[in-house]
Amino acid sequence: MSINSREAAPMFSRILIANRGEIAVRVIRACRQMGIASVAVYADCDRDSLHVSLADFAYPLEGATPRAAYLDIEQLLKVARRAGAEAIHPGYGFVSENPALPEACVANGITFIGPSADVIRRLGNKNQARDAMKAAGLPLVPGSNLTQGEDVAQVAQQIGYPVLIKAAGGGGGRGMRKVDHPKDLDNLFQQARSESLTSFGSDELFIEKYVVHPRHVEIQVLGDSHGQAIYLGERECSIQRRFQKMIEEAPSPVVTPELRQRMGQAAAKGAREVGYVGAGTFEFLVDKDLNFYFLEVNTRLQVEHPVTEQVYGVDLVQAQIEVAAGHPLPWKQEELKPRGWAFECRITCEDPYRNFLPCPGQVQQLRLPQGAGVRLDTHLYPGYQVPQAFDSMVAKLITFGEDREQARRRMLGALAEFQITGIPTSIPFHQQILEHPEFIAGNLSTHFIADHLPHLARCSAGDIQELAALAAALESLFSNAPPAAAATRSEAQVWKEAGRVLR
Ligand code: MV4
Repeated sequence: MSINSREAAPMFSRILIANRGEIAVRVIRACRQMGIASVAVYADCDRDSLHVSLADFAYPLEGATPRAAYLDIEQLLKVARRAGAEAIHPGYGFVSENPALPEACVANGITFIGPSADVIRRLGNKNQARDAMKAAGLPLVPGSNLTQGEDVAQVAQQIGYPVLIKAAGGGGGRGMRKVDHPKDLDNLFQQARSESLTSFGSDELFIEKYVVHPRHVEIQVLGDSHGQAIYLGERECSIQRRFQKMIEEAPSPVVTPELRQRMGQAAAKGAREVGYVGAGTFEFLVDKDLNFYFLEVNTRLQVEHPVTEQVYGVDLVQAQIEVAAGHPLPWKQEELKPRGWAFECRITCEDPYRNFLPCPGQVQQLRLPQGAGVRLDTHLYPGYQVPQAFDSMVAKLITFGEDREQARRRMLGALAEFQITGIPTSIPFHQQILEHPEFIAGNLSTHFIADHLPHLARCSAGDIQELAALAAALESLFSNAPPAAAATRSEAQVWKEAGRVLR
């Protein structure tokens, strides 16, 4: 029985969901179970999307592009006022970590379901997040902020190679550069700065010791507006392809109860120290000696939250709504005991046999997996036209078992049952991973695909575009045409960047 099945009086009567796809459907379901009316918003290409028909109310969004529509905070607040929504749930992605949204909510007397703008802004800057968590006593990767004009070469020498240069305003690996040798430092530092400026509008960087073959383990936290914060165990983001998580699981095969308590208490303390309200995720690296190091905080509900829900028997979206309404945490720490095991496969409309080329299109037929321990969070339906304007995830397949092997076998069974015609999917990729002996043995790391299935690590469509741009840059260096403004790279730099893409 879910331990937050206590009936909470509906604290909001109407919530606007500022998102689309499966997460919008997920939040609408939580609202319905809580007796709260749901307000959907949609770009024109989503007019036939499932969240629009499931919600109690639905309003169109205008935008120069479909993505711009969901990023338009002023328009979202205008719809919220018009719809009579007392709160906004941002889901993940889009404006979920933009501090301007909670600021606009406060200015309009509407509750933002998430942390305050100040907390989002502070934790969104990885240098400030590192400083805050260092002050809270969390272990950090040896490194340094690069905000005071430090001598990077000297700092790197002190840390010891290899080092990682990271963007303070970034996340998810964007703007990251691994430096193996001092001779490469200047060039890669400049590349990191340039990419950070382009991607995040800030060239603020930091540098860390590169943790070799780490495991990527994250702690789910929940804070309320009364100064309390708890943790709900860990998730291991077992399998990532170019920083894109493809399979997650809870608990982690390497985390012992003692390590779980230490990581969880550290994360909960960090959350309390910054006044964190709502659901959040503390990312850590765990090395081969089971030392853990704080990486960053994601100030939103994560895509992979269902594996935590299955293992702890909770509804995290309901909890988000309750704490946003000022209610105290729905659980005491000692009530939260992990039970069993859960996997999540992110099913994408990418073709694993064509470099994971995104292949949006129309879903013809669907055979959905069912049975004991199978959960499917999706917005797909027969005839649905998958738009090309958004990322390629079309479903999250979650399985639960008494132990890891039962959960794994249930996932394999569910993947075999899951039939989608009309678009290619990543299902064969997931099957290959789940049947790999090293995966079965729980021998995971962020390099799993590169180490064990390198043919699946091949470059993506995005890399192919980047290589084409580099080829053009190279061509412009040798053509008689006047050098284009962008041709600011030497031949050596172009080849080095191409090597990075192909690595
Ligand atoms: C690291 C790391 C190793 N050492 N930092 C990647 C995205 C962001 N969340 C932090 N990430 C990492 N930071 C240090 N000091 C390894 C990762 C990492 C990773 C690196 C390369 C390839 C895939 C990866 C997947 C997850 C984490």
